[in-house]
Amino acid sequence: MQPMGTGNVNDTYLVVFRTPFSEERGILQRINQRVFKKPEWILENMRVVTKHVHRRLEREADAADRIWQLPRLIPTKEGRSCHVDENGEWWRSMTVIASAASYDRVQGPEHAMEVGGVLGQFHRLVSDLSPARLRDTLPGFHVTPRYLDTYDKMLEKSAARKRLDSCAEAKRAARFIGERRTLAGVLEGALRRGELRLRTIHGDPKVNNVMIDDLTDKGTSIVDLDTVKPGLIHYDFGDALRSVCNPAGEETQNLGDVRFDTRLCEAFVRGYMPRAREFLAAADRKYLYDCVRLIAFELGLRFFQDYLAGDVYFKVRYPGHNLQRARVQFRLCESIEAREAAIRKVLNFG
Ligand code: GN1
Ligand code: MG
Repeated sequence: MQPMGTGNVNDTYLVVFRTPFSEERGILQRINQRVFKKPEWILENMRVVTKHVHRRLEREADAADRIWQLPRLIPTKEGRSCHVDENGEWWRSMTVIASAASYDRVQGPEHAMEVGGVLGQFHRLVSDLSPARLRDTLPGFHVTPRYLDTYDKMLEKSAARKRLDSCAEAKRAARFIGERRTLAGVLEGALRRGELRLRTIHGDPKVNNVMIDDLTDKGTSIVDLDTVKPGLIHYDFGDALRSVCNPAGEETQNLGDVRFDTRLCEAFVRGYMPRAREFLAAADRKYLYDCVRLIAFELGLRFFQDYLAGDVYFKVRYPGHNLQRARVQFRLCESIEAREAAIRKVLNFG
């Protein structure tokens, strides 16, 4: 068993079951119960969504341009979907998408297009899965005004204020947020007015959650189904683009390398749109630019809030890690704002 991936929340391991003549691999994960208060609900959502997708994939297999995949749960020996150990920790295992890899940073336009294609395919496959069939495993997830409230409350705590006041970069981040408060409600407002509606979403379609076939370089699967739940597909669209179009990656130390690359955005759209046409309405299109800007802002806010809280949500590898991550997202957000006209043009295409 060996640690795997760069997840910020759960602990993930690759397990190998050897027999004298072969081996089988699986993914084993410990669910972070600080984040996922009801682990049984994530498992339930995962069962519902994978069953639905696998059934559709089977139906469409003959006409498909490749073998699309989606991991499924591997039951325990007793037939349960997880194992709760003596410390109350929840463990579950899943199938591996083998002969494929994921990358923490985009490798180029072809890769960006494949990520777009995989997300478009996922959205298409779940577009007829009513979100009412899914549990809300993370209430408030991607509801930006709620993150802003949490941040405001955090600032009332003296430990957080101290962290803020003792560092020029943190003060700059707080100013950045202060100047963009009105942005926070853009998607939730559209949802309230009935312009946008809840659908089944992935919740975390960043670049390293998309598997690329080693042999063909084509996207084959989206992984990390923990955050599958009812939401706006705009959260997914924005999250994928803020991740794919920043060639420096979200973990970079070099702020100067961070930018939103419109060429990569165009490639992503070329992959996404042909699959999205059947479910994307005119009102959805209206908010595509806003969601890209919003999710970069939101993720920066979430990292920064966690920095002020003392790193209680996202795993960190060094002091100030969450502040650095926030700075990357804010820099990206600025770059998105500076390229607004070009991005809107690319997003209107297709
Ligand atoms: C977290 O744990 P991981 O890496 O799959 C987070 C996402 C963020 C992401 C940023 C449940 O995902 O929302 O976009 O970090 N997941 C949760 O890398 O908060
Ligand atoms: Mg995740």
